[in-house]
Amino acid sequence: MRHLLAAVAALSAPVAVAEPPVSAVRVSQLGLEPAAGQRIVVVTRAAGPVAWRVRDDAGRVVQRGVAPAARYAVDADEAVTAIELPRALAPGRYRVEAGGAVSRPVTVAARPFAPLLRDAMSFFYQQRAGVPILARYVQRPDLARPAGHLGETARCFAGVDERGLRWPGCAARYDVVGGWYDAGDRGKYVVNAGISVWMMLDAWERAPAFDLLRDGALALPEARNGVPDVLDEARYEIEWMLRMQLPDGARAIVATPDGRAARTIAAGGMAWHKLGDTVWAPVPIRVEDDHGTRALYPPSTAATLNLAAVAAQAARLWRDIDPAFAARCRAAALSAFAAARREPAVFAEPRFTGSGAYEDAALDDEFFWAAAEIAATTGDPDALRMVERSPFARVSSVATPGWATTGAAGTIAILRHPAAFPPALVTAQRRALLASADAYLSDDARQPYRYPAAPGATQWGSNGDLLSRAVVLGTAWDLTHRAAYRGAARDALDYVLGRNPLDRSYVSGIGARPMRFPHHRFWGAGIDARFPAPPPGALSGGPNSSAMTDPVARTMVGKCRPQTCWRDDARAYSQNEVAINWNAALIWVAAFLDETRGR
Ligand SMILES: [Ca+2]
Ligand SMILES: [Ca+2]
Repeated sequence: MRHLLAAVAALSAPVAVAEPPVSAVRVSQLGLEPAAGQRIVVVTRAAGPVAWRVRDDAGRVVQRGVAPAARYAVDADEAVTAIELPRALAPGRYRVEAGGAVSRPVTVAARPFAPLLRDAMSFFYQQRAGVPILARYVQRPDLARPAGHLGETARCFAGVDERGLRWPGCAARYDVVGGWYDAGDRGKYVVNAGISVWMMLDAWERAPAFDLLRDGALALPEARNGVPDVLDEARYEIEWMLRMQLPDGARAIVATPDGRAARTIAAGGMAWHKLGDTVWAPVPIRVEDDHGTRALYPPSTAATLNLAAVAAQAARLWRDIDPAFAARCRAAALSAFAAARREPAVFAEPRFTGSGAYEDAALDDEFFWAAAEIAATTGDPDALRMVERSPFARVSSVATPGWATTGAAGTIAILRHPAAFPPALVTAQRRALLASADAYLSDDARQPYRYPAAPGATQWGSNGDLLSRAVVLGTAWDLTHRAAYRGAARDALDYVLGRNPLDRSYVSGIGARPMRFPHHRFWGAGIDARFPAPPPGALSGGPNSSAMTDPVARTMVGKCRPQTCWRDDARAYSQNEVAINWNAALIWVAAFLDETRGR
């Protein structure tokens, strides 16, 4: 993600496919659960309350009511009212009539989130580097492809960075094969890997008996190997993260804190920040044609702590499944944590081109998260002391989990393993998480479109951020079983799936008006019709009114409202890229909603 200069090849124009016109009735295009309280939004000019009806496939009115008068949605510049269905609809097909408008067909299914989860998990398989993507595991034959970066090894970056600092490189080559490509590019970043793997593992850890993530549930080479499939997929990335750890005794070159000079440090146990291209590759380009030079970039404390946190989490989850792997993860976590404490302020160097920066100047949250995962897994008193002394032990709320804001991951590790921590700490962490969940409930009530984010500018990856809020809300439900938390998590997903000002499902392949042209180097049909369309289940980054840096978004500056600053255009990388961290939030929320259905 975060392409500053993406070369765009305009070879042959994509085929324009007609899609249904925008409807005034906005509803999740995936469909609804058979449960009361589902929300449907209607754009209206009516001054007063709005009468509505739901008809079944035979035309019979099965529910009716009156929605409150419309509210002005400032971020979309339109007035909308929200219908809340008082009773559950039985599985079937319906249409909603309100304010003179009629919806497209609305499906109610017993488990609407199940196929979404399966497709959203397939995204990760299809992002795998180092192995061929086989037709028998993907949704369409044209999504199969040869292995990318097969047997990959790399040296550290040699050359001059964007601010003129010369990096001498290194003699050793490192085996860094595997892992997931991060996003529309083929970089691999330990920092973004960390939050993505954590979310995937947490989706399993919160409900290990859940049927849709168990062995044989997913379309994977590792189905029916005796290990839950979600853990197989996560392990593919964890194995790569372990390869990104520098061996004992290694030395590495990093920048001085002011970025002006290079210096050599003892870096054994640290993790390379990233592996990526040294210049931006064209969009699209098939893996078999993608021969750009790649390099390892200097180790960072943030990457090291991401490795420590995720490896500690993995050591816990694989303890009974694969003790040898668990032991390897545990050793990696402890050596990474020790290395991060030795070098607590080696920040990611943002001045390289060809790959994303993932720079983060605030690492107290990464230290807290890693210490919490290690303490939860090992009971190590030293890690526990680090948790207790962290400023994040005393927060009154949690930040939405993200690649640079990982405190909530530490909080959730503590709340899933309360016996490993002092009761007062657990109580405070619970209070902080519920305070954020309650703030999201307030946001949801204030939003005329009814979703848990406050009105205002939209950021890069706003859809992923919204679903990460739903992770906090879902965890609040786990702690309290309070229905409002689950309802607001569903609101977030409903928004992403079509209950929004653009009447757009931001998930490819889902719904009547799905995203079709993501910024992606293989799923490049939006630029060149010889490339495949995306598989179903990929989440667009979403509206972005604050960092409109790509050539498409730049034309929209000043001409869109925050919720409408989005274009289904493969060149719009600041609005329509896909990424592992966003899809990780999608799978967490889909798994949570399905697993808690009827509760
Ligand atoms: Ca399996
Ligand atoms: Ca941070």
